[in-house]
Amino acid sequence: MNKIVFITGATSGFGAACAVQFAEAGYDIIINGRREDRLKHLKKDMEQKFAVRVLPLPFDVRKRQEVFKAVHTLPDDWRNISILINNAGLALGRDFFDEADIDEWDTMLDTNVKGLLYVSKAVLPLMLAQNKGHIINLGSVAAKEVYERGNVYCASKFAVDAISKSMRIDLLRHNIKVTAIHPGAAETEFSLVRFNGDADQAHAVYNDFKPLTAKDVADVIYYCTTVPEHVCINDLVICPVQQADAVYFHKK
Ligand code: NDP
Ligand code: 8X3
Repeated sequence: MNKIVFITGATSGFGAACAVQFAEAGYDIIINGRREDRLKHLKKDMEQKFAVRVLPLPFDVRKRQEVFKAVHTLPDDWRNISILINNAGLALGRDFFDEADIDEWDTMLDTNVKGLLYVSKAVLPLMLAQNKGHIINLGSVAAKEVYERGNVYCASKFAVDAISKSMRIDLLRHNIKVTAIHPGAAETEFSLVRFNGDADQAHAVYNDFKPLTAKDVADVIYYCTTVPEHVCINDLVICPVQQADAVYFHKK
């Protein structure tokens, strides 16, 4: 039996790149996201290329009942999950605090914070039953510093950082590794979503410097799962070479 990795937000960006990376390494993959057509396409593509099984598990991480139902009804041969990658997430808007949209704040907090908590709580019993597991949470450089007009997106990622730290402490006694990955600017669909589908505005974010690719981030995530059993990479920040942190860039 191959090991099993469960990836939320696998329809795009880091999640999709992780799916390919782990399939290449011989993992069976549970792929989640809301866009079912993309999940189906990814399954077909990966099963053709790699000798692995792929299980699409469409649900919205914000919907607590949906999350628990999907995990509780996993077939028996999909329950021995070794790795959970809590990747589903988004930013909406780039507005001053006083001008920002409260509905967008709700969506970010519901997805990035509560969604991550629901999925973790649903999947954890399957790891506890094995007395081992590895949870990887996608934070951000925005989890380490706040930047102008980043307000609630940054707050949601600060929460991911805090949750990762407390999960690590509380799950020590169960032999569960917890790794938080904090990428800087990576060109995925992230900015397209942030700017509500405005491709020009999204593209402009990456002008004058070379951003990370989804594969750069997937490589690092995969690496964190390859260290010896007694080793855990707790916290890892990965940036383009032209980005120092959430604020400082050297653009040409
Ligand atoms: P993408 O927009 O390319 O991918 C986001 C993924 O999240 C999609 O697969 C989307 O799937 C999924 N998703 C969003 N909302 C939900 C939901 N409610 N339920 C289930 N899935 C959902 O962005 P990235 O790959 O760049 O981002 C992945 C993670 O990395 C996010 O947490 C983001 O905050 C973080 N990050 C991104 C950085 C960047 O510069 N790109 C830098 C640092 C961190 P679907 O729409 O099909 O549901
Ligand atoms: C995504 C990176 O700098 O847009 O988390 O916050 S940033």
